[in-house]
Amino acid sequence: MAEVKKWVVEDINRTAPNLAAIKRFSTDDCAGLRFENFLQEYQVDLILHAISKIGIEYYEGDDKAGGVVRKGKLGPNFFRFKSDHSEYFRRARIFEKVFEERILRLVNFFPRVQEVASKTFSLGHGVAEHQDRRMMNFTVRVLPEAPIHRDWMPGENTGLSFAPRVSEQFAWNIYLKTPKAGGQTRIYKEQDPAQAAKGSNYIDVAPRVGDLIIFRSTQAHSVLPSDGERLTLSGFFGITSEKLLFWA
Ligand SMILES: O=C(O)CCC(=O)C(=O)O
Repeated sequence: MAEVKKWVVEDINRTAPNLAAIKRFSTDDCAGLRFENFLQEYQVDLILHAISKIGIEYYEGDDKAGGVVRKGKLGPNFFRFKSDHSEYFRRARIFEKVFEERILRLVNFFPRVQEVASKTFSLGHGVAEHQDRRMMNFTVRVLPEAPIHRDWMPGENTGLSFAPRVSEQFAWNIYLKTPKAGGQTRIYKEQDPAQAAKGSNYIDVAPRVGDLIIFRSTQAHSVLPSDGERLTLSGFFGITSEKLLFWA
């Protein structure tokens, strides 16, 4: 009889990490991992202060479910500029420097996200490149809600040279500001968003300041409506035969 996947998001505690749960996630046997207090309160405060000084850009963007939503971002994400690669890379060079000097110099969290992912999958890591140009490593995002969708870059016809090498894709999010209510990330057991919408098993993860959540972005997922601001550090990574590749 086939094993039934345990559809839970496992909590991973920094001092005593649940290695069995990490192993289960790496072999696609649970919905996600939540690294509790990945950032400490003072680190979140430092990052929030830096972000408030840089200023969030708001725009109307595609919600991957046929709608348009108001999004807040700092740093380009590829999906927004999928039809204008040069604008994406132009902005990437600007924000790479801004992030390095104004956020990572204070709290160098990104290499830690890469290390956690590397340990989980026993693979090295790097930032993805397209024609010798580095992709953005992460973005800062205000996302009050998101309809059911999935993120699978190799299927999006992007023309990115590394895309065909990606065999699995993951989303990672660190919560910096959480709403008074709502804003849970709902991860469905189903991959197809239309099937998920008809009714499928799911798990809700309530956002908590400082936590890092990692899940397979190819599972249908959504963000439930938030009452209040919901701000994250976010990105994707993919598995290739040599290493994990990160991009946003
Ligand atoms: O912000 C989140 O919790 C998840 C957002 C999302 O849809 C994603 O990362 O693909």
